[in-house]
Amino acid sequence: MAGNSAAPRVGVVMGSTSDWATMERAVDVLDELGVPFEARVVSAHRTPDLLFEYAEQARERGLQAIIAGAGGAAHLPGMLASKTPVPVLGVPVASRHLKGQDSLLSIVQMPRGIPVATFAIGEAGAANAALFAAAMLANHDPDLRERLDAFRQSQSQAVLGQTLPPDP
Ligand code: RP5
Repeated sequence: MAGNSAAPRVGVVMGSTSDWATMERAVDVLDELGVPFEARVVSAHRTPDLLFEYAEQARERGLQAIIAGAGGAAHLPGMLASKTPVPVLGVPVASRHLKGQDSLLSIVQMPRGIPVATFAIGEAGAANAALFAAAMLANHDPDLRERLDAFRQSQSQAVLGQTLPPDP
């Protein structure tokens, strides 16, 4: 298990170590914003008992959001959501054969009553899930709200400072 705090507020879980290259983008954002998190592999299909245990303990352990990334038959976010009231943010990881469209549809098409907030396929989705989790936490955390505002401001400044190459 990785993380930046003994008392994580956000759980970042993924179905396999092969998802790490994508899910690392979520961790980068949480780190940058100073959000305490933990990161670990929890597989819906290969370690179903661990999935249940993780979900059942999430609220009492103080997690306020779970970012769950998986690829292919991506059941991890939905099954977590079915076992915990903690908001689950799903990240479809790009799969080798179907480029993550399978992951996206597996995550987004939840039945009514058990929501998973679903993000874009791949790294942008992972980063945005972390930003979204931070925004939720910032509703009750003025310091984090300031850091989030600063992040957005610096992002805007970076874009405003960009130039295109001169015409040939
Ligand atoms: C899913 O199967 C994982 O989330 C991963 O995206 C995919 C492939 O896993 P590996 O075979 O690379 O471990 O459960």
